[in-house]
Amino acid sequence: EPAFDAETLRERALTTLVTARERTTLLTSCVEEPDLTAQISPLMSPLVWDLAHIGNQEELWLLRAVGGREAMRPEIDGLYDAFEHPRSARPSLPLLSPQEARAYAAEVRGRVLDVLTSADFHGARLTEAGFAFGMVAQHEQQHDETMLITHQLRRGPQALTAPDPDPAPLFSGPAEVLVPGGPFTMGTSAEPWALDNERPAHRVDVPAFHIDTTPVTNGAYQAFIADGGYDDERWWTPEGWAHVRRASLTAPLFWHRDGGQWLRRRFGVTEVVPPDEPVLHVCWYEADAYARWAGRRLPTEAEWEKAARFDPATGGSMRYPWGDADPAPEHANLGQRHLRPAPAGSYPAGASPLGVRQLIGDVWEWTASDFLPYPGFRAFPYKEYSEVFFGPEYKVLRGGSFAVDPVACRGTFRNWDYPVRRQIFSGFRTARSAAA
Ligand code: AVJ
Ligand code: FE
Repeated sequence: EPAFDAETLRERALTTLVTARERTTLLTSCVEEPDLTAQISPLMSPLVWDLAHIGNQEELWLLRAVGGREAMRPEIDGLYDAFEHPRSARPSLPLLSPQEARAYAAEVRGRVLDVLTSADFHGARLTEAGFAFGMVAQHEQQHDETMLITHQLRRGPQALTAPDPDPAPLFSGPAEVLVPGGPFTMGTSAEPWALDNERPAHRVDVPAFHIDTTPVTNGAYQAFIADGGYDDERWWTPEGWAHVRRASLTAPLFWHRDGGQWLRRRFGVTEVVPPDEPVLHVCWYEADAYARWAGRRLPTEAEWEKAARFDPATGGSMRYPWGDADPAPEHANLGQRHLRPAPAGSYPAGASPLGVRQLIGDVWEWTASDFLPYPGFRAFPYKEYSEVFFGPEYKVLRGGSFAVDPVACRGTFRNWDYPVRRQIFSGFRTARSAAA
């Protein structure tokens, strides 16, 4: 790990905070006020809640915890505590108006810039290597992705635009890659801004397995649908079958059938489902059923991470599939540069040494694994980031989507959600054990 001096850390903290705020501003200024305060979906907060929550978390960690400042508006803390009010109840709270929320977040940010100039980056664990600043920038970016999900759920005309990813020739490489068996270092103790659940680094033995070279495409998923996959109990776990019946699932979220073809609604625009793009907006049960239909299974979280980080030349683990360099546009589809995944097989420069593509960016990938702590886990700096979620009710997603900023995405990064969720930017790839 490179050792940064305080000036470099200050610069990095500032850049990531500014980048996050530019995105927050875009996401909260591209629609009119009623769309900021409305409950667009019971699964999501009103956008104006995310905005003030971003400011409130920044105040808690950077002004109060790091800066030792007094609370600016202690009376609003409860409103923006994610554990006090479920998302569906948030619209009826006496929330700050869009104008007040903007002013509050801007006021917090102004004072944070003060704290930043005086912060001691080599002091307590919270400020070491600028961790608290990195954590708060990641938090804002995570809520920016959440707000982008709310935008995708919103009915009505297009509010956001971005250029499409470059077209790519139909991927013609091998469909799967063999990852050799043996020990591998999972998680990290070195990455300065890694969150608590990614720590510590630990050795795991991962037997040889094959994994899809690219995420599963819409075209492949359509074959599962056309083969009656949603009506065939054989492919589903008992919980998955109960869910698919109860919720009447017949295709990914946002898809509908029109004559002979599948269409989907994407940020206010309806289009024919592109067959070469990674499938998006499927729940864990759908991913798992597809894999079984294909005679395969979802990769475990350890398999996914080994595919993404293992360097067969050294036996060590890298930060990203392409090596240790920070993500650049040629590596991965990240940061809302585009509003959709890139065609399967894109970004050859971002492939792993064994040739697995698009592990980072494009779509979050469901894994077979429950969200559990690594051996030696310690909650930091608060139990409510990860610890309260550990257990079998959440499944792990890896790799990040087109909506994830590079600061909140790495080979060790862990996301999690309920197996029924599919408003998130979720897809998957499949795996199989190598013959012993
Ligand atoms: C890591 C995406 C599951 O949004 O619930 C935001 C991130 N934690 N604020 C979430 C998070 C606190 C978290 N996920
Ligand atoms: Fe949050």
